[in-house]
Amino acid sequence: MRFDIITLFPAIFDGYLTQSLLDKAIQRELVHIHRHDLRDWAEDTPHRKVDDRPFGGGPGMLIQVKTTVNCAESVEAMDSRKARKILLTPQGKRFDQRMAEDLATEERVMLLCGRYEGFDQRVIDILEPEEISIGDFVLNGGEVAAMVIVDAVVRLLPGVLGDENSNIEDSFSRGNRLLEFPQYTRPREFRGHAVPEVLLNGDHKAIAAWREQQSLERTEQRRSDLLPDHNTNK
Ligand code: 6GU
Repeated sequence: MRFDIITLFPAIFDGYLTQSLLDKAIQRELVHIHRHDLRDWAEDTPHRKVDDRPFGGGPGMLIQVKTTVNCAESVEAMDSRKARKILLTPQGKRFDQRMAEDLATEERVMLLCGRYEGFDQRVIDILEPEEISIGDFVLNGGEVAAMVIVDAVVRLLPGVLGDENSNIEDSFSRGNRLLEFPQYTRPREFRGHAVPEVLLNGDHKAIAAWREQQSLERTEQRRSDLLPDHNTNK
């Protein structure tokens, strides 16, 4: 799978791409992640300006349409595969595990990271990207959101997680719509806090039942919106 990330701040991704699971997946060529500096497509002015003030007034600056469309089109042409285009914006559809699973089936995804007050609307009208948000809060730009998407998708690619870390039972995955149960490792007791007895006696049926109950209770208390009988009309 190939990601193309278009951003004014490619260095934001440096540490993230060279650590742990992402680094391993890249080394093993399970995923290819290409970053592109939008400023490289800027008009040939002294400061390679990429933004301008909004028509009609208002605070902040908008990223210009010509630079962005030129950039996206030349990045698209860097590989023969057609890219699924995603623009990161708080105005987008909320990202979730189902979308991550869907994106993990793609051969190529292009992520456009906004900054300032966003892009000129014609970027969206011309490129017709899917607009995606990672939640109801405002970030300084789409870069962190792009990392969230890459992170959630890459761990679903075949071969990225070992069997011992299988994602089948993750919260929110297709096989599981509940929050995870609590887990414990050694020591059996620390500062008066003991590991629940049921986990220590090797009764696998009892352990499974206890875990199921814990998952259900947590989900009811914290995220009742995830339960099947949740009223979605409100
Ligand atoms: Cl995708 N971008 C920005 N700037 N803020 C966000 C977001 C994206 N998702 C939630 N907040």
